[in-house]
Amino acid sequence: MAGEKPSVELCKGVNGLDKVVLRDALGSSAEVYLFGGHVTSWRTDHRDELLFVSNKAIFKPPKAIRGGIPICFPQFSSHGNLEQHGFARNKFWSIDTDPPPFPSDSSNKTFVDLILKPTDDDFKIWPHSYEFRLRVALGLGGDLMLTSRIRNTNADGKPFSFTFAYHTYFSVSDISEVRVEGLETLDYLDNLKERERFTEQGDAITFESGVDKIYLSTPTKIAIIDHEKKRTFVLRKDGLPDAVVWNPWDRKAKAMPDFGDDEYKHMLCVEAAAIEKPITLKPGEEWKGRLELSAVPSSYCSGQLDPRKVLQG
Ligand code: TA6
Repeated sequence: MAGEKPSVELCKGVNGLDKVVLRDALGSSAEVYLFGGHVTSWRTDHRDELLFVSNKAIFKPPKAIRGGIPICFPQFSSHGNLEQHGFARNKFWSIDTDPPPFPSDSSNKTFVDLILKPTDDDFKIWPHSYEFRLRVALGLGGDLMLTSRIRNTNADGKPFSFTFAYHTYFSVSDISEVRVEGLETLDYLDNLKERERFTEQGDAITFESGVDKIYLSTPTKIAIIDHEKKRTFVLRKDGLPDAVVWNPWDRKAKAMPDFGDDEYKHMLCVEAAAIEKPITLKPGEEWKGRLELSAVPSSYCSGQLDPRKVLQG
């Protein structure tokens, strides 16, 4: 509710899993589970849910939660010999009680810092020492920000490389009414065609069938326009050159046990990512990847807000 004091509350979520609830003074909120460092809710000051989480999502570790913002690290999808999308989304994170100074001013934000470090067992899977710090913050206007800082703490002088994605599931009214702007004319790898490389058409992207594309070297801003809801999601990213667009459509939806058969109509994944060129860190080096999401009322028809202006602004 507006006018309440901003708050950060550690509490129990589904199946008793620990989660942190962020609330800002104007009534916006966000929820992040320590399991997976996984944001599962982002609501407007009118309590509208902006992220999609499947009604069939399984909140039983180590199975990743279907929806919200899973974090893919140290491997995106099957781009390597680790499990699909790496292991960060299947691990328990801790609250970081002593984070190093944060690069930008957080005075007007409500936030929580989480940290993931490898256990001895993890070394068998990925023989590297690292510190993965994640700050989840709610801005005054209800914007949601995720900042990842990954440091190589190998004592053996070894560098390591990884790929990464914020696998964001946006909640949309009707996928056939959605258009994505900012990826026109870019090259992409089509995961539905053995990752063959193509060039996107010149118009905004719309959806009539399943899509699973990795857009390469995209602009730092992408707009997701939901006509029916008169809402535009503006995705801003930093340190994440690529963007993945995914919707499983009907057949794949039926094949996923933790996803409803018709739920593909109400979600779209647009993922800020670093895939084409893996990130390599020498010991002591740190990488930062930032995602900022805004939901702005838009009435595309009435021209109140022209996404192109958003993308140029
Ligand atoms: O990001 C798109 C993608 O890599 C798709 O290929 C699809 O597999 C999706 O992720 C979901 O992956 P998951 O492992 O969560 O079922």
